Amino acid sequence: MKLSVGLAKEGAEKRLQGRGINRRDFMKFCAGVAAVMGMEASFAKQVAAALTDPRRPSVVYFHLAECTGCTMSVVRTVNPYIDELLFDTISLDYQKTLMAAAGDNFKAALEQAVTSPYGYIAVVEGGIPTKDNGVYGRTGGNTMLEIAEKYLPNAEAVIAIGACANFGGIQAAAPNPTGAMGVNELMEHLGLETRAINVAGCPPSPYNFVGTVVHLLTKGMPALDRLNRPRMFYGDTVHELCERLDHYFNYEFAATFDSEEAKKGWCLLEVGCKGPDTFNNCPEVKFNETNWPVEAGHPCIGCSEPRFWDQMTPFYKPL
Ligand code: FSX
Ligand code: SF4
Ligand code: F3S
Repeated sequence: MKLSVGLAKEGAEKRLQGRGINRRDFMKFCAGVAAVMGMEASFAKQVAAALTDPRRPSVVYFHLAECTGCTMSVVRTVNPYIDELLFDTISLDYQKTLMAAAGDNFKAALEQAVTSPYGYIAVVEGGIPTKDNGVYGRTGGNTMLEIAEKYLPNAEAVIAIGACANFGGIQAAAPNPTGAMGVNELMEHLGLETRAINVAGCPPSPYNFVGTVVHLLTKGMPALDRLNRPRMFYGDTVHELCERLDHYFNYEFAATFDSEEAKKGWCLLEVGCKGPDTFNNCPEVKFNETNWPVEAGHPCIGCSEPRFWDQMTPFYKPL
């Protein structure tokens, strides 16, 4: 996968075609995004138009204190074309893990993206260590704290992707030795007005991320819940959407993972499922369009909720 510095945004569809992604595949992807956003199938056309508009803003993606699981989730969106689609259509102009550029070229790509006349959307993956002036997290010669302070306030919009950027992540687990914070906590702490949209999960569904970008490009700011998560993706609990809900209502609970009841697909509440306390669309929007934790036989551990590493533990016991 390559990203050339100074990538022209014109002719995105043509370039996709050049890489073997035909209009049909592209429209299928756009229809998938529209469906996850809860829109009519006809909205796919607007998705396509927004994603190929040469005047769209750059998307600048910062890696701070995290495990890169969010990036891995995003590049596995739907099909083998997603990496191409991401660079070309959402104009992902700066992303450390996925870019070919290194060193000075890499820094130049960032400077070019953040000075785009159409503005930029900043995406943050990872928490920000704040203790002792942020010395516990450095990348490219700067502390993560400096990066957040420098680039987030000027963005058209900020998306915090994943539990680390939302609420500090596992590194913020008690006693939080590095003073790791999520983006919104940090902005408040610094007295800055910038607020991020929280695309929640560890990692989040890639569709929830792409859908948020598309919403910003087509309709502006999405409606958010009290934790700044887009309501279109985080409006229901995992439990309400779960295919095991009938078993729950029938008091059919698996007592252990290796029981006959677990094999029969009974409810996982007694082995620790946090689905009733967790807002996310995993049962509807499966990972890799294949599966989600409960369908695979594992309880939901509440990964889209604040401080789940402290609040939702022990994971294998009911709260
Ligand atoms: Fe990892 Fe992302 Fe979890 Fe965090 O995901 S999957 S630890 S939310 O920042 O890379
Ligand atoms: Fe709810 Fe979890 Fe049971 Fe599904 S498995 S019905 S999410 S408690
Ligand atoms: Fe996370 Fe629960 Fe979905 S653990 S991935 S919110 S099922």
